[in-house]
Amino acid sequence: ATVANAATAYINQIGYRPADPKEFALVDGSGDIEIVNAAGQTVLQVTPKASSYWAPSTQNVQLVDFTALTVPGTYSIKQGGQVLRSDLKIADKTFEDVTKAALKWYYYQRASMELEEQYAGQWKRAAGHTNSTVTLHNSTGTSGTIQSSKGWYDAGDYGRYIVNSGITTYTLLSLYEHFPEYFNTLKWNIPAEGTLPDLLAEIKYNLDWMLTMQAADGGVYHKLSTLQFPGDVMPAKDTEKLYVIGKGTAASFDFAGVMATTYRVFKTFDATYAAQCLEAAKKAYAWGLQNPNKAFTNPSDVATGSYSDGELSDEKAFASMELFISTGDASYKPTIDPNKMSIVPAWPEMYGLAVYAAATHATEVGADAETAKQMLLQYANEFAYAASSGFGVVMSNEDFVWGSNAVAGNQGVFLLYAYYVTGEQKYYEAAKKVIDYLLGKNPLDMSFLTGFGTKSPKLPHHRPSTADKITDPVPGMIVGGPQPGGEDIGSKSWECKDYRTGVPATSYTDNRCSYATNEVAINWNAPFAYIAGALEALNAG
Ligand code: 9MR
Repeated sequence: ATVANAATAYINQIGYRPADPKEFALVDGSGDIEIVNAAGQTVLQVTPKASSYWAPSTQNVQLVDFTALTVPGTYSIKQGGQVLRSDLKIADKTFEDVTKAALKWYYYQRASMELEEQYAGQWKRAAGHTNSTVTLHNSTGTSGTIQSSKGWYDAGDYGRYIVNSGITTYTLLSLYEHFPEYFNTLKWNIPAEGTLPDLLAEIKYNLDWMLTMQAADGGVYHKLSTLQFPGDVMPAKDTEKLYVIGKGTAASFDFAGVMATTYRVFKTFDATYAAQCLEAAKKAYAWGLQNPNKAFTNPSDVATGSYSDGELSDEKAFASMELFISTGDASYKPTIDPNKMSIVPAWPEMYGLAVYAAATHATEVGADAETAKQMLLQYANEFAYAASSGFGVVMSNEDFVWGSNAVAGNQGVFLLYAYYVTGEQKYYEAAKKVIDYLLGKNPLDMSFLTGFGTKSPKLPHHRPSTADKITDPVPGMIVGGPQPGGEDIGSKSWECKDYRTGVPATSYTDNRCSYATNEVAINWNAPFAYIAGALEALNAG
């Protein structure tokens, strides 16, 4: 009797660019792989690579390189005469649609305005959080009200948090700054903002809100939210009182870095706005220097996202570097310390952004640019090596934290910087594999982007997607991804059952209850959008 082939092939479900390196992952396979076209002809036969053990899923994985196949089309993957799957695609501009969708999602997250059907389609909704007179919580050190509106909701909740807006807005600004030509023409049907390209129009919506969060003395408030998280309601139904909460060093430096970058990016479009942002950056930075240790923690009556961080020197380095590059004023210039960068950037880890900026601004930065470049390459070489086995990604057990998909994404952005400063193909390839992982080449066999791929999240922890009564979730959202912490298990409001598998890379549930694995967040979409956009822009005509 013949034993059925038990192999599973894990692919980038969106597809592969014709000229790119191409690879899928195979578990429990045996023998050669055949790739078969729509007419039933075998167009490529490949011997899978030797298997390697991938700790995060405790699987033995074989990588299958099919770079030789370059003809656009839809293909089947066969082994031992058996079809493993039939959704393998090669297509031009493969990542253009996902780039647009991931960026369009920021429009869906807009506070204070109605989402009209002509832009939002079936996800049209009423405006939320329209009362712009907001109360200063006593944690700000003052009282009264300020005017604050616009901005993006952070995640599945409706808070707006400066720290998380910082890394998010910066990542999107840098996407424009690196690829202005590509993004000057790419459009995804959002309301016009003068003559700004869509990417800058979207970013400006959040910058306008961030500007409202600066106090007269230059310091920046930490967040704008209700005191407790709302229930599963649409934005317009979350009518609890809004407060401006906290004021601190991280918010002020993050704000300063973002506004300094904004100056460079916006000055040719709107010199007045750019100048306003640079002034705001300088004032926030000066406040940060005067108040270097004001770490934020949630006051006892507040339960919304805390984004607390006790280590503030990296936020300062980020702000200094961006101010220095934008102004040329040497008094801002930080020294790049090769011992400092421990990991890729994340909302509490901003030092890497200063390193990126130094490495890519050699003319302005001088000798530190070389130090920064060597720091990048030291890690990027390890990353490129890690990407040659297992599921083809850098991710190791300790990378599976809350928002693991953003860890993967930021590793990809890191690798792209290594590619920019060296031009070496191996870094491009390793960055490219990150997008394969996020779009399906992973042990869950899942595209983590809502609305895209053969199998994608249907029940994200995202209040509008829960409350809107529409079957499909809002599209273009990257969910947080697998991680073994289980912080949401047994949660009172959502009664989350234990979904942990005992290994990090599959501890995930596509369930609304799971804010620790299936929520969405602006800082998780940004690295994905950056990589997808960069891969298209780098290859555009
Ligand atoms: O992304 C944040 C993650 O790094 C933290 O471990 C987690 C718990 O503090 O919070 C995450 O941020 C959440 C924020 O506090 C509120 N909005 C939803 C965010 C994503 O879950």
